[in-house]
Parts: sequence; structure tokens; C-alpha cells
Amino acid sequence: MLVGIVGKPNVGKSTFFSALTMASADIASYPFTTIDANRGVGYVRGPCPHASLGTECTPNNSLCIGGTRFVPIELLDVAGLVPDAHSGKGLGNKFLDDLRQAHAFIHVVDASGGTDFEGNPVGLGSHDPSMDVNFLEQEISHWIFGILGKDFSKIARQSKLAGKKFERLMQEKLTGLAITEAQILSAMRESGNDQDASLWRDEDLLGFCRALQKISKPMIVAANKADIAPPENMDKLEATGYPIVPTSAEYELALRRAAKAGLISYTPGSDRFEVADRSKLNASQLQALDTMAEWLKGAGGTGVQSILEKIVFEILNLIIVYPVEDETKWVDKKGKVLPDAYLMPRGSSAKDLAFKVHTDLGDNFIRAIDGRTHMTVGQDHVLKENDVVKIVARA
Ligand SMILES: Nc1nc2c(ncn2[C@@H]2O[C@H](COP(=O)(O)OP(=O)(O)O)[C@@H](O)[C@H]2O)c(=O)[nH]1
Ligand SMILES: [Mg+2]
Repeated sequence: MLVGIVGKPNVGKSTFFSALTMASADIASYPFTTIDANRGVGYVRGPCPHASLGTECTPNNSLCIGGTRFVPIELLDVAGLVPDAHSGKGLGNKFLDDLRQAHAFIHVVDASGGTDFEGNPVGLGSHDPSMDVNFLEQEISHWIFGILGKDFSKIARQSKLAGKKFERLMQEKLTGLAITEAQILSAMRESGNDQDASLWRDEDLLGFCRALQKISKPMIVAANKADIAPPENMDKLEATGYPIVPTSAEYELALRRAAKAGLISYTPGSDRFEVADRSKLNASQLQALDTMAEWLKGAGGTGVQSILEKIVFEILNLIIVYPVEDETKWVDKKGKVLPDAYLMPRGSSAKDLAFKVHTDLGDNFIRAIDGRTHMTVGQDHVLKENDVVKIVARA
């Protein structure tokens, strides 16, 4: 799962990325990966089922701290995007290339209104941030249009004459964009373009690309710099109809740093923190912490951790499930307890999980066993949040 952090320059993308990928003191004691300067790992959280087992777990692909399972999400800090990037403006094409693999985007905007369209600093409140919200989706759909447009009439002809599946040909054309055939079919339905593709006009294709962007690369807006944003800007952003979460990347980063240095105890996502020992801090540190504490209380948290969880659990609509080899002890072949946490789309079946673990396991699927009820279930059995499941397959 890869989430791209996107937006124009100077809105706080890198601050956001640093905060999300900064391991807390607890996490840092586990081996984890920083992939490179702008690719790193953040986490989403769920309650670990080990509590109901009565033994500790021994995770493999995720972490467990105090009963909370941390499931890694790859994050990409993308170079700043300016309007008309799809036609090569700014770092346009490099930027778009970076986004190919992303499954979703966090669009960071400067809710304080202190940066213009190009990302230059301007007086606080002088730029309306709601003007920034739309352009990014347009860039992405124009970019998809640019890729399909060139060969579209050929694809349409091929599918008609050779009887090849249209969505298969389209998907091949979009190879590497992390777009599935099912998403292409839904985009055709949603944009009302499900008739013979050789009859599509340019605007039909663009409509299709818009729908495909929304379905395959969903977006959530981080109304960043919320710590200094005028309230009316939040209202303007809300009025765009996009999912909006007020965030302060700056505060989140400061809090994670302070926690790492042992000055405070702070759980990302929380609306409070504890100062370890006030006598160890100087007056300006204390004042900075008090300002943040006051703001956090009103805002309910910095929004940085919660926006990642919102996009994963609510917008991508994923659930965490745990495949095991032994449905009574919840272990794998090597005896590791609840080794792997998988993110699966809500509504996935037992067989989908088998395929996710390994193609062979999917191909040879016989049945599954629910680790809690010990009931046997069939391939179509729909998985629930936090399920522990054994897959039985032909050897
Ligand atoms: N007040 C405030 N400033 C922020 C926040 N996030 C980032 N900044 C500041 O905005 C400027 C640009 O941040 P940066 O992360 O480099 O933006 P990028 O160009 O989008 O990657 C820096 O001066 C940051 O300190 C925030 O949440 N609140
Ligand atoms: Mg940056």
C-alpha cells in the first residue's frame, strides 16, 4: 500500500512526511525501513487480537506495542506540483511519474492562505486555499487522458475487431499505474461510457479518465497549518465537498521529536501529551509545549496520524485480518503468534485472502476456518475486521 503526499510547494508536505515516518521511541526499537529520502514508512493502528489469546504475539510484517498492532503503509513525499504540470510545467512529468504506484493521495493544502498558486509565500490569509483543492484531481485525470488519448482509437478498434476485452486492453495500456480491470469497468459505468468504445468522443474519454482517477487514486485533503489558519478558510475548504481534515504537520513533528528525546510522552493521534519533567525544560520550551497543548485540546489532535488512518480505513475501506496456520494457537508453521497483519478491502472473501497470501493458496483453496468460532467457512465467506483465519488448501 503506497500513499502519495502531494500538493503545491511550501504547504508542508515534507514536514508531514517527516512527522508520519518518524519512528516513536517505541517503534524505533524495532527494525524498520526508510526506503530513501522521500520514500518512507508510516503506520496505521488496530487492536491486536493477541489480547483475547492470553499470550504475547510475535509479529513478522507489522509491530505490536502494548496491544496495538502497527501496520506499515509506504509513503511518498512528492515534489511540489504546480497547475498545468501534465503539460510539463514545473517538475510536472517527474512529479507525475512519482505518482504512478500510489493507491491514494493525501493532498496537503496551506489552510492559512499564506502561499500563492505557485507556492510562493504571501501574506497570511491572502490566498483562498479552496482554489487549490480542485486542480490536483484535474492534473491527474488529464495525465491519464494523455496516456490513453494517444492510442485510444487503436485500442477501441482492436477490441471491436479482434474481440479482445476492452478493459483488458486499457489496463495493459495503463500498466504500472496500479489500476485494476475492475476499476476500469466501474469508471466506465460511473461516467456513463459503457457503449462501444469506438463511438467515444474526446469528452467521453476525459469523463472516463475523471471517474477512473476518483476510483483508482482517491484523495483526501489535509487542511495544513491549521495552527495558524483563519477559521473562515476551514469553512471555505469544507464547502468544496471534499473530505477535509485540519492538520498541523509542524506540531506533529515537534511532538514526535520531543517524545523521541524523552521530554514528553505522546501517542500520535492523541489530543494530549504528558511532560516528563518540567524542571528539565527552559522557559521557551515550556511555552512552546503549553501553546501546543492548548491548541491540541481544542483541535482534538494534530490530524496527521488520523488522516492517514482515515484514508486507509474509511476511504480505501480496508480492514486488518490475520491469516494463521493453526486456528487454535494462532501461529504460523514456525510457531510465530499472529505473525502477519494484512490489509484487505472490506467485503473481501476467505478466498481473496488466500490469494493475497499466495497465488498457490488461492488456486488450491478448499475451505477456511474462523480462528475465533472454529467454524468452517467456504470461499465466499466475507471477512470481518480483525478476523483470524486459517486457510485449508490442497497440498
Ligand atoms: N504553522 C505551520 N507551519 C508549517 C506547518 N507545516 C509546515 N509548515 C512550514 O511551512 C514551510 C514549508 O514546509 P515544507 O514541509 O518544506 O513544505 P513542502 O514544500 O510542501 O514540502 C516550512 O517553513 C514549515 O515549517 C504547519 O502545520 N503549521
Ligand atoms: Mg518538500
